[in-house]
Amino acid sequence: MRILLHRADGKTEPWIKDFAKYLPEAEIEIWHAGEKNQACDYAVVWSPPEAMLPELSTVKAIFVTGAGVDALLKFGDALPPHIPIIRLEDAGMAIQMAEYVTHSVLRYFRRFDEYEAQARAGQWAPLPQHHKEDFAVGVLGMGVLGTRVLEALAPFGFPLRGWSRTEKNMPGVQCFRGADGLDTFLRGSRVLVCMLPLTPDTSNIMDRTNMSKLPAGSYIINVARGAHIAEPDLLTLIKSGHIAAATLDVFRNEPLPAQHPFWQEPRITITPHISALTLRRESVQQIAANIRKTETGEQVAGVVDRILGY
Ligand code: NDP
Ligand code: OXD
Repeated sequence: MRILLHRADGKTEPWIKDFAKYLPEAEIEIWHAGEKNQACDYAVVWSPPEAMLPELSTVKAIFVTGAGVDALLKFGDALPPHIPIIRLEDAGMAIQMAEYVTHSVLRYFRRFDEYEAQARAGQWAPLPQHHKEDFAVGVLGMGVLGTRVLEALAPFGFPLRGWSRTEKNMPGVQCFRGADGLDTFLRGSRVLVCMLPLTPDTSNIMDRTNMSKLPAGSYIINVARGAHIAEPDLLTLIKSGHIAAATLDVFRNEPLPAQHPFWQEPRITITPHISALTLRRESVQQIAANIRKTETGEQVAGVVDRILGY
């Protein structure tokens, strides 16, 4: 069996070693622009260049080394719809998301962001505490990662809310669904955490209209995709005080350009798309197991619905 591998960072050796360990029967072919590649059975990619489309169109399945597949689905039908796209499910990312979001929620709840600013200014000034009953955390997206985040937040006693496309039932979490449930979900969420896939339905979901529905003094945490937020609207609402602060891990343009106004806004905390890193060994293990299942005709988890876009 032959696997076509594309790594934008060019660091292919460790991946080849891990595939040799977990799928020794596979030969790895590295994709290079402008070179003739041998026909391959599977492709392993994250954000492939358009020039790779001819090779991607002839494999049995495409494995994505991430949870989100927007970087692949943007090609539309140029990627033949019959070729399954299989994403990572957790593979060590869920615990990282739980750490990142829990840290951010507690930072705002205990006002550490404000104490950090005070300390920089040499100020000793205890602030009034926030109350948990006024600090409901609403998670947009109750999938593999969103569910793990809600589980991690549960022991702290915040009112928890989740929003998804289909109906959910999670103990201790007030669940909302669909466009009809969004309004009520937003109006009661003091902290809004975005863990949605980027699809035509979710693009710009955090625009001025929706963010204005959050209670005054709310917080935004975006660990999904930059295009979920209308960036100028967020700035306007932060400047007006309606949004107290935001922690953003993802941006429309990455790396975030040096002249972007977010860098100048002290109430925005920026991290460079690290909330949940792809762990190579766990990813190769999951992909290897899924390739074996595909070879024997077994069902695999993580197959993307091309119509829904996730
Ligand atoms: P899943 O597919 O498991 O979960 C997606 C969730 O979003 C589901 O609950 C789904 O609802 C919900 N959803 C999708 N569309 C809609 C809609 N139109 N309305 C309401 N709910 C909707 O994805 P993961 O949890 O694995 O990953 C989520 C995203 O996190 C990824 O797509 C990726 O963009 C991002 N990510 C970011 C990383 C980072 O480092 N910043 C790392 C990893 C992932 P339902 O359950 O009803 O289908
Ligand atoms: C992912 C990501 O989707 O790293 O896995 O953003």
